[in-house]
Amino acid sequence: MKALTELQILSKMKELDGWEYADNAIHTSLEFDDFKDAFAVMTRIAFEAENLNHHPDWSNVYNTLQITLSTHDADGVTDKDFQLAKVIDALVS
Ligand code: H2B
Repeated sequence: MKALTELQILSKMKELDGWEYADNAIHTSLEFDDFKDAFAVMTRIAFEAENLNHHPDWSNVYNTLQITLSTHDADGVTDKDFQLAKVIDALVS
C-alpha cells in the first residue's frame, strides 16, 4: 500500500475525532476511568487490529492510552491507518 501525501492526510484527518498528524504518523491520546477500562478497550482494539492485519504502536500508563498509527511497510500513513483509526473512534465513542 502506498503512503498518502501530506495533503491527502490532512484532508482525511477531518473524518477523525481527536487525532493529530505529526512525525509521519497519526496520534491520539485517550483517558479512561481506570486501568481496567483502558485495558478492556486495548483488548477490543487488539482484536480489530488483528482482523485488519494492521497494528497500533501504543503505550498505556494506568488509565491513559497513547496511540500512534503509521504503516511501517509504506514508511508513512496509508488508508489502513485511517481505517483502524475510525474503528478506534467508534470503539471509544
Ligand atoms: N501494522 C502496521 N501498523 N504497519 C505495517 O506495515 C504492518 C502492520 N504490516 N501489521 C503488517 C502487519 C505486516 O508486517 C504483515 C506481514 O502483513
